[in-house]
Amino acid sequence: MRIFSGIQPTGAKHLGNYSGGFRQYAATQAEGDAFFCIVDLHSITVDYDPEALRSSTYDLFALLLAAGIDPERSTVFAQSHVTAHSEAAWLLSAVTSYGQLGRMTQFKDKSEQREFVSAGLFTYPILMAGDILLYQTDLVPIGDDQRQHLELARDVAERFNQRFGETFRVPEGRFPEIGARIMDLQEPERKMSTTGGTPQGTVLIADPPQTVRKKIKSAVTDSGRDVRHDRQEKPGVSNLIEIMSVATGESFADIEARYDGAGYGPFKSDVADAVVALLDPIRERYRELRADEQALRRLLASGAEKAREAAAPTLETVYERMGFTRP
Ligand code: ATP
Ligand code: LTN
Repeated sequence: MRIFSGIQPTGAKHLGNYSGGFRQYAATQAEGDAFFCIVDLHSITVDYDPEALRSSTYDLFALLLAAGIDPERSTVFAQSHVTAHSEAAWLLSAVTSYGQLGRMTQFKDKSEQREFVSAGLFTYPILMAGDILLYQTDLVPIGDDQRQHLELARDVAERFNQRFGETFRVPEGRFPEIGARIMDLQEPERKMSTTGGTPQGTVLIADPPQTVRKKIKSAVTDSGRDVRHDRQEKPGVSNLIEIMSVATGESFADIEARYDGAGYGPFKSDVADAVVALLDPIRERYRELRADEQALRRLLASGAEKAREAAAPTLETVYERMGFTRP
């Protein structure tokens, strides 16, 4: 089975990315032939700093390895190292609906937040569709916010197959049962996010333990004492229960039962401990791996080579089916 996912090398990665992303990547890599792509081409769709992009590409690569992705077993690479991704994005734009792109909630949200809206922000989902389809992917592990983009990728595959003949496998998404959408600790109606969240409400994987504790202890809850998972009535408390469940693997019911009547103080303090215990070893491994940039560079180069080989046959078929002459 082919597995593919992408993650942007922008901003500091947070607990939401761990829960919806990293954690799932490490778990799914055992199920098949996995490709994890650092989608640097996607990060130029909003304002960015070229120097920061370079270092955050290595940052993210080290973090993926620290979170348990094994570069021997899986292919980890940078999107810009494999030119097939840019080519696919252009070719697939012929079978992508302009109207559907305009309905993407991520585009609507992100374009509202800024004065300059790049064309790339609009066409972003075509590049993502190409990422996935080039590898004949069966399974895409992602968080809840990427559902609509995956649906578009499936539509693109089906439209291409109908118009030009069976070429692409139509991929399925895999969303974690728990923690597919971790919310901001200060504004639990919004997802935890580096671009749209609050700094105090966003737990970074790189945060030192005392910062993690402070952020979790000051998480917004309601005025009750009842530790109960109810997203409507108790968004803040529910979010903390999910975070604890992600960190420890316990069920909601077990967590609720343990804090029954105990109030929020001890509960928050234990959530903080659980998150520190989860992130500490990842942060430590990250620090070690990030220190050797030469080694990271070599590993990325060998990932790119494997990815190029895997993507080439599908790209070639696309050119042929679409009627291009080949050199
Ligand atoms: P951000 O909103 O912080 O900029 P992003 O979703 O735009 O993040 P990535 O860092 O590429 O960009 O996301 C990597 C993975 O993390 C994706 O699969 C995404 O679905 C998942 N993810 C992002 N935020 C959350 C969240 N709050 N809860 C669960 N999963 C999340
Ligand atoms: N759009 C995604 C990142 C992404 C991706 C992909 C995820 C780009 N290409 C292919 C899965 C498969 C995001 O913003 N998180």
